[in-house]
Amino acid sequence: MLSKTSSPKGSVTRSTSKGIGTTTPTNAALVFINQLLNKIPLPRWAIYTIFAAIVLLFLVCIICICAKCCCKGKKKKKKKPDDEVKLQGLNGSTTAALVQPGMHDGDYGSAKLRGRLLYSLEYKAPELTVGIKQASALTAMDLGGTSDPYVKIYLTPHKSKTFETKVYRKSLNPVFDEHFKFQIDKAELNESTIVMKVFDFNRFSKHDILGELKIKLDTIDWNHVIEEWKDLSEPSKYEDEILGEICLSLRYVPTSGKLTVVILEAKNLKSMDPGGFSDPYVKVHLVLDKKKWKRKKTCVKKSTLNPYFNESFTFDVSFEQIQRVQLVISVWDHDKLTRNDAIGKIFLGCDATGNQLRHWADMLSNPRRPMAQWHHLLSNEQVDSTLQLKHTIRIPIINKNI
Ligand SMILES: [Ca+2]
Ligand SMILES: [Ca+2]
Repeated sequence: MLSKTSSPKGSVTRSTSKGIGTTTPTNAALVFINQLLNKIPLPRWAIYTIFAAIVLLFLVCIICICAKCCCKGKKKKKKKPDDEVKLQGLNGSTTAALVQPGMHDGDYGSAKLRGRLLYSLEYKAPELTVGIKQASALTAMDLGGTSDPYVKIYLTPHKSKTFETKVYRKSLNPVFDEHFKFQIDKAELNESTIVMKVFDFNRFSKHDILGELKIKLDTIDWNHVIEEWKDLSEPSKYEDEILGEICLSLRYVPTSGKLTVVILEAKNLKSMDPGGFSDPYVKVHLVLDKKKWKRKKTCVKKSTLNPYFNESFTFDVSFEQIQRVQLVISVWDHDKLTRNDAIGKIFLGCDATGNQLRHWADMLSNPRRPMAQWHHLLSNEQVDSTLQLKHTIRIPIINKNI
């Protein structure tokens, strides 16, 4: 079955009839590809070019996908070195804990660094002087990686005059060095919080908030001038709003265990409806051991921001319970067709602070006598977060059925 063919050089090559059957799979594939290429009505060079182009396109796609994945990881990492450089360049007067970002890594977690502010506080009755010295490592909000920062300063909860610094163009480390004076007596000072908000100025659009600082003034030792760097925190959304005030009377009779709450009136409430009015009503909740216990509400007063209620609610609260109870007063705007809107809230009780705690203490120290007082409403979020915070500290398991 062997046949002989002569090669040009006269050497003998062998092929067998079994030849095809014994060829390797690679040879078979080559033969198949050759046959396939012969069937395509294109010259070989054109086929090879098209094939090369397809392979190249495929490779480019893979490279692009890889590059995108890598960049995502890098971007997250990139921010830290930048922040480190800026923070380390701060004024030497700050403490190591404030300057070295490494020490804060654990604290921040995924929280964004918003930069920091150097401020000063000085009180010489009846004048509070607030110095806005400089800011550092602020967030870039504009194209080109800069911002146009300025600072707004005011006192809460008694709404004060709002001061503003000059705008510093294209800077993330502005030196303001400006001072502002508030006329305020000592009692009010101790109930107040100074708010410093850093904004990015924009000529043609809404100004962006970069961060804020809130300093409670009741804990400050006024024998010294305070001057310190502090990290800016994420701004809360509701602080700028004036939500209104509410006047209520409290009376407690220990012998009969009766707590009487009279919702007298409210004024300057925030308007929630088109036309500049609200339809206010007041909910009165009693919270015992951080659980909702009893609730009552007033009737709705239509289209007013200064409603007069004069509605009285009496609760049975034993002398033992009065130490642990919290009275939550919330003002709502009634809406016929949509969900009612919350306007503002306060809570009174032994865990309250400032004005609310004072009112509660006055009630306890004057049994059987009704004590009336005005209160500034706070945002629901603010009050809820305070109440919730205590939930987690004191009672890890909350009974949701109550
Ligand atoms: Ca800007
Ligand atoms: Ca309404």
